[in-house]
Amino acid sequence: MAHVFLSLGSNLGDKEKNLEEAIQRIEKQAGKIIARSAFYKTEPWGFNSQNTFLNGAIEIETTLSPLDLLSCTQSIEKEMGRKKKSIQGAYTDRIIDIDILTYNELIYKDKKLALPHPHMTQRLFVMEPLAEIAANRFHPITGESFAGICKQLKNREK
Ligand code: PH2
Ligand code: MG
Ligand code: MG
Repeated sequence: MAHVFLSLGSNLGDKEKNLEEAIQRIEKQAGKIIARSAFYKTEPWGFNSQNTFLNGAIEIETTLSPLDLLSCTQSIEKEMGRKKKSIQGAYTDRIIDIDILTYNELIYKDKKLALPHPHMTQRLFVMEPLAEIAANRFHPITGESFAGICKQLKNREK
C-alpha cells in the first residue's frame, strides 16, 4: 500500500460540490481516504481570473502504481467535465484539478509525472491544506516538514 497526498482545486461552478464529488470518485477508483483537509478559498495563483478557487488536500492509501494513479486522477478530471488543461502553457479556469503531491517518499520524474510535485513548496494554496492534515510529514527532497514549509510561505507573504 502506498500513502499518497493529493491536492484538489476548483474555480468553476459549484466548487464545494466539485471537490466533494472528486473525493468520492477518488475513494471509489483509487483508494481509501485516510485524511481530508478543510476547503480553503484562495486567489488564482500564476494566472489572471475573476474566479476564486476552493482548494483542499487529502491523504489516500492506494495499491495503484504512480502512473496508474495519474491515469486514474486524469480520467476522474475528464469524467467530471474538465476540458482544456492549459492554453498555450498558461493556466486556465477548471471544474476540477487533482494533483499528486507525494507518493510515499518516492522521487520520480518522466514526461508525464514528477514526484514530489515540483511546485508544491512554492504554493500556499497547496501547503496550507497539506500542513493541516500532515504537519509532521517531511518533504522527500528537502527534508523539511510540511508545517515548516507552510510557515515559511506565510511569512513570505507578509
Ligand atoms: N492551480 C493552478 C494554478 N493556480 N491557484 C489557486 N489558487 N489554486 C489552484 O489550485 C491553482 C492556482 C495550476 O493547477
Ligand atoms: Mg494543479
Ligand atoms: Mg493538474
